[in-house]
Amino acid sequence: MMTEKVAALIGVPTDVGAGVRGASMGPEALRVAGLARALARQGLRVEDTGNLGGPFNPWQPPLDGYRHLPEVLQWNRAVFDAVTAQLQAGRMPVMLGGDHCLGVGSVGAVARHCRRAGRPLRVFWLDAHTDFNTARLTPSGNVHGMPVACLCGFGPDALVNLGGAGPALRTRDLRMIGIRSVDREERLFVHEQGLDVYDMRMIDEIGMRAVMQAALADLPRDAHVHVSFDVDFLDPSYAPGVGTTVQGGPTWREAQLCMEMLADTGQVASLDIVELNPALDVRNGTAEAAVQMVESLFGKSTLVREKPPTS
Ligand code: B3U
Ligand code: MN
Ligand code: MN
Repeated sequence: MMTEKVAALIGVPTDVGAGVRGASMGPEALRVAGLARALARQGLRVEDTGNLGGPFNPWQPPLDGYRHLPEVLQWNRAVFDAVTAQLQAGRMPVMLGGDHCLGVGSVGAVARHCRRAGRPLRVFWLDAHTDFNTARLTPSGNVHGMPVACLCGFGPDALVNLGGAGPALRTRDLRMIGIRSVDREERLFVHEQGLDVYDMRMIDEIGMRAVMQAALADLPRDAHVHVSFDVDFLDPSYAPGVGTTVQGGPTWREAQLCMEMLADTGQVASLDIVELNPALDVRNGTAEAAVQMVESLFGKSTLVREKPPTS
């Protein structure tokens, strides 16, 4: 008998890593937009575990290159523990952010879990930004611009070693899609470290289908796929409710195709939905757009299609 897959929703109501306040209201906006119902329509059993707790946003300037580092660390410890617990219980963790600094705890927990199980990991970072800043490179000090660097070993010890000694991720386990804003010095570092970045120019030139084929080309059949979906990935015409909109993002159809091709792998096993900022949204439309994208990520399709080989 097929065991039912359980999605565990984990609310992370924080904006301590962001430069604009409001992402702390994201979890509730995603619930109101019907995230649980959308996942249930795609055959998942959904358990909403409620929201994690953590420190308030002290709204301080950066200190030694980081804003709110102690608070960021405290939130990420809670995220790491909650994600680890759900993975150990055999459930699929779905983070309702919250700003993208939570990716350190979330992807960190997934990476350690995969390593223990001897399972390969592939992380798809859907974002307008590469989030590869360090204290030295950052123009803002906001840690939501740094989670990828921290995961790859470039960041404060406490975040880099959150779940054990050494970096959680190897750059080769990462694919970045939709990128269109990289800071001047961050750009050199991205190049130096050889990140696999599929930027908007590439999407313009060869199309989303070919981009996703390339990004998925060497995906091991047994890999755990983690999707870190920064809602600013979407073009701001569909997603104005984020703190750092960048013009020229994927169209609705391109974004949906990206999600559909990830769904076709049948391997999506954990997800972050981050940076939704209801304070900047219009009638919760960005939350609803995000929910529609996530429904595609878990298999929504217009016509009956052949099932992907593993499901
Ligand atoms: N790269 C800029 C802006 C930014 C990164 N991620 C978001 N914004 N959401 C920074 O501050 O590091
Ligand atoms: Mn972003
Ligand atoms: Mn991001």
